[in-house]
Amino acid sequence: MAVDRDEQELAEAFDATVAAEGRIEPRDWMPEGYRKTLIRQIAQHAHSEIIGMQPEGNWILRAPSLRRKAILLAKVQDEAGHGLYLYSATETLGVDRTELTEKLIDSRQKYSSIFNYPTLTFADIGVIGWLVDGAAICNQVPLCRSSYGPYARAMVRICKEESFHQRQGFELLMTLMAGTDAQREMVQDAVDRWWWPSLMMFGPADGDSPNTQQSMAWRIKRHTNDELRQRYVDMTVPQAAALGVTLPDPELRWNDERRAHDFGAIDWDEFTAVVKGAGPCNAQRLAHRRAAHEGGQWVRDAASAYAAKQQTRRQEGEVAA
Ligand code: FAQ
Repeated sequence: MAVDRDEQELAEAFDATVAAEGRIEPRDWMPEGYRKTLIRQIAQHAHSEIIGMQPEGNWILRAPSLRRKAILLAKVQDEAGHGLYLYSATETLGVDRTELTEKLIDSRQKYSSIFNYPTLTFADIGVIGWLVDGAAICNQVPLCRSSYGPYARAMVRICKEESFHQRQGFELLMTLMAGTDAQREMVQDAVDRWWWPSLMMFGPADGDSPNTQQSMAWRIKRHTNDELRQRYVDMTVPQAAALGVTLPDPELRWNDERRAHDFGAIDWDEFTAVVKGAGPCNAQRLAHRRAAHEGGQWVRDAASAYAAKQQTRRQEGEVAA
């Protein structure tokens, strides 16, 4: 009986903190569903950052100048850092990073659909910065106000870096658009291939999103998938005009009544297929991640052996003293 009352008081305190826009911290009591939802979302987010290194990493050796190579290398390294902050945030919820990595490489946890598309030309690198980082910013800036402290704080730094990434992508595309006809065609081709997948990054339509309602009530998510997708479209249309590219949607137009852009129907069959593993690069991405994990085993073994040796030495030192 006493336990039930305590639990109820804790639940009330949790609800009151969330309602007052306070932060839930790792040692605070939280409903089991809240913990599970956070682990699912943050792990998926961390996996996306790590798998997301592959499409761009593909171009590091082929970037056309030392300057472009240095920029791309720094960006891909930033994505690794984002993955690490996010895995650290999940560890505050009582899960182990190794376990999450195993779930990713066994396909028991998801990562963003967007990283299952190939990067065919160097223009794709600019378009990923502009559109994919652009969508990531739209989706992630509100997560800086997420109710879970470690996630919200990790997002502040991640968003600053993503904004920088988006600008570098736009700058790369402006350079290509000021080049030859062939370069402009390369940019348009990349925009044509990445536009629809970037809209899918926001997740299923609100009516088909099983997690949104509860995640909004817990203030993990601050907006619905469709709200953020609309915000992204409205933000991107003027940028496309400034760049001089066409977004590949004949139904895209300003709706004066809604004060927002209307846009065409998303191919949800494609989205479902990609999420289930049948996208153009799913098998390749996971095989690469698995090989990197297995190839890194000796580093983890060496680090553990070193830590064990240090501990033995410390203990021996304590005994001698
Ligand atoms: N791909 O009920 P909802 C980046 C899953 S990072 C694959 O709406 P929720 C940086 C969803 O997990 C990009 N799966 O789910 C970068 C759920 O699965 P489950 C990643 C998707 O969580 C840039 C099911 O469908 N960003 O780009 C996708 O409320 C450049 C039902 O969906 C984040 O992870 C998808 N697109 O809303 C790196 C941001 N969408 O487990 C390198 C944080 C949905 O129930 C280069 N996450 N699913 O079977 C979020 O904001 C949310 O988790 C959503 C999904 C909005 C992604």
